[in-house]
Amino acid sequence: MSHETFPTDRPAVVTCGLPYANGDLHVGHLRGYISADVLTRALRTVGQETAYVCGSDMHGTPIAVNAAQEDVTPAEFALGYHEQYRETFPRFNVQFDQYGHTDDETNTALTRSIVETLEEAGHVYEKAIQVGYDPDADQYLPDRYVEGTCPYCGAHARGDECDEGCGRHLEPGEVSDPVSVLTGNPAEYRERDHRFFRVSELQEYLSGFIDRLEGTSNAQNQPREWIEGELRDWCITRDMDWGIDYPGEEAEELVLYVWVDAPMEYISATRQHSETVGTDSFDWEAVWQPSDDERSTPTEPGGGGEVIHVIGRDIIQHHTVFWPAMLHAAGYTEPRAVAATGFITIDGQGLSTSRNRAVWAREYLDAGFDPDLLRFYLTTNGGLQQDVDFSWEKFQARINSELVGTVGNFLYRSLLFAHREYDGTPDVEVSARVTERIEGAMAAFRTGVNDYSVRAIGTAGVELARFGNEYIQSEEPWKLTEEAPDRARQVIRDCVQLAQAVVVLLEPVLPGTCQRIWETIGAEESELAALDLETALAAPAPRFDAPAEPFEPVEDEQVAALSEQLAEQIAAASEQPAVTDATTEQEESAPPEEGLEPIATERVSFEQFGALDLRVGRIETASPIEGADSLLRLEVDIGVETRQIVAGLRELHDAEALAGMRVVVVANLEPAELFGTESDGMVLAAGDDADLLSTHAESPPGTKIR
Ligand code: B3M
Ligand code: ZN
Repeated sequence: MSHETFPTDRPAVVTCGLPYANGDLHVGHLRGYISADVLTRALRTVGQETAYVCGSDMHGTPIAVNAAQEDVTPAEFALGYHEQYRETFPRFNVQFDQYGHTDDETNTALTRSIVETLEEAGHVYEKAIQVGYDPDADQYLPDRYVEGTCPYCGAHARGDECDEGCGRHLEPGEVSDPVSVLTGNPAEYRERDHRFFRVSELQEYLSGFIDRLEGTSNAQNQPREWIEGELRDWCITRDMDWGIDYPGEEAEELVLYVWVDAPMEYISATRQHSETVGTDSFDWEAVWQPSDDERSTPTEPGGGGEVIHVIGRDIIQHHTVFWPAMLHAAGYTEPRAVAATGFITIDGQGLSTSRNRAVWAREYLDAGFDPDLLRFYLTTNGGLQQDVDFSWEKFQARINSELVGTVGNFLYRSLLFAHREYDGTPDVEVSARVTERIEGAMAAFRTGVNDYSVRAIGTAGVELARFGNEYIQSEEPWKLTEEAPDRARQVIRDCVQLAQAVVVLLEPVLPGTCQRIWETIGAEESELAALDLETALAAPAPRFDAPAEPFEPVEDEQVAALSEQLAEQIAAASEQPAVTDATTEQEESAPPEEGLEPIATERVSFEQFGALDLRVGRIETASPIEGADSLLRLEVDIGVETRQIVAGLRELHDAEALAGMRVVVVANLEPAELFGTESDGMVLAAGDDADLLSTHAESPPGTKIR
């Protein structure tokens, strides 16, 4: 089943992953909310009825832990952040139709009713499991209260997620060697009755779902492995006070797992939006739980509106396995798309709130920058799936060249010229060539929307402004007003149309700026955001005032000050004992031995290191490659398969002696071709003598190295 192109005649709901009400917002958060806001605005521009909803995620272990540390109730703690988020988002022109939170009555009632539906339909069972318990703290250790070793990949892992290794969601009791986060003591295991959702029975449904799913390719490809592998049931309860009580279990301190009630907020917030505007304006049930005759696909449960989730790439599994499984089993509409964003790095290194390597929302606002500049930077710098690096220097370079130099320059010079020479729009028709160019940009915009590509959406307008600049530059209308006044009128008429089109196309990314320009040149007085894509070709106002400069350039001094502030805050955080790593300090202060390369100054994150798949391999054969004096073609058994690897060992090793040797292989290196021979991996060796790395015990081929 493929989906209809946007706009469809069903309502759409765009959501963004709910922020945990657990800390200040930074650019890493903002990327998601801004991207989803851009997508929402662009959907509306192409004529799709769309609501954008979100809310604060109030539950979960970290909030309970942090509230206890601050000696306040979790509700007080979380509501404080909730209020902060609610007032911060609009300051970045992120306009939710509804911004709720997961602990309110609507979400509590809805979550419980859906869980009851799942129970009644036989999707939930009770099972006794071993749960971590800290005898000193006298409390159970759900999720992040416990740490240990991932049973799948052996990495150090939190109780709920293998966050440093394979990224899997972990079930209660799964980590080995559990240690209590509260006291640092080894945790005990105690038997407790918990509720499980039979995800395993929904394998066939989920396989079909993932085939239908739109969005980013990572959101479709990653879960396939989980769905087609061993799909396990999901524990949906926790031994905690803070959370939504399991229906009928109020006394037992058994609450629903945060990942049950959090996505329900997508539905609850839509419902609250409907209640605010009236169901005639927006009908939440038509989206989430349509009656049979409203369903677009009667054979599939749901089939209501177009549900689009924008999320971080670390929560793909929740949105493509557990969430659609619950929706399906309870008879709600499945997501049409899951668009998963990459992360933000800061100056090339992973954003880290504990190391204060972050640019905080508050800092950006305090610096006095227009929110549209950050919106532009975060959404058009890379594709949605890619990581985007933020530094104040890069921010400045891109804003000054693209926004100030291309978009601002075109809008300002052409509109100012039109105002001065013609008091507004010259009274001639737009040329066919320019109309065609605008139509091309509109088509690119539509494609961007249908591809969930906020970058393509933004680029359509920037490229049109670039064309406008080239056009005005090559035609030089300022030279034509005397000698060829008709030609000058035509060029400026075209430029005014181009300017109007640029403003319409860029509104999703730059809503504040474009609205301001629209107030100068728009023929209609309405909000630009309410107008459709065709407005790009509508007649501009015959008369208009002088425009203001759309953007202010980012100044060198400001960038220098902000970069320094960022460096200082990172340095200050690293001086605090909690995040000081003694081994790191020793390594950094040890003088390098003579002749050795200095240690690379740039640190890699655990995540970056974890991305390398290193394995024990056994060399099966080693043979020369014709024409390549230094290379050997190796066949290396890496457990799951035998790889052909080309290595520069021929002059340094006796080929025959290599067979049988255990080596270390980079198994997920991209394949390369050397002297016409494919090399699929790399064998690690030290120094100029290619001293091959090996292991000292009998680790079999395929063993993971970490
Ligand atoms: N509160 C935040 C995260 O894991 C989490 C998202 C919930 S979305 C339903 O990114
Ligand atoms: Zn793992």
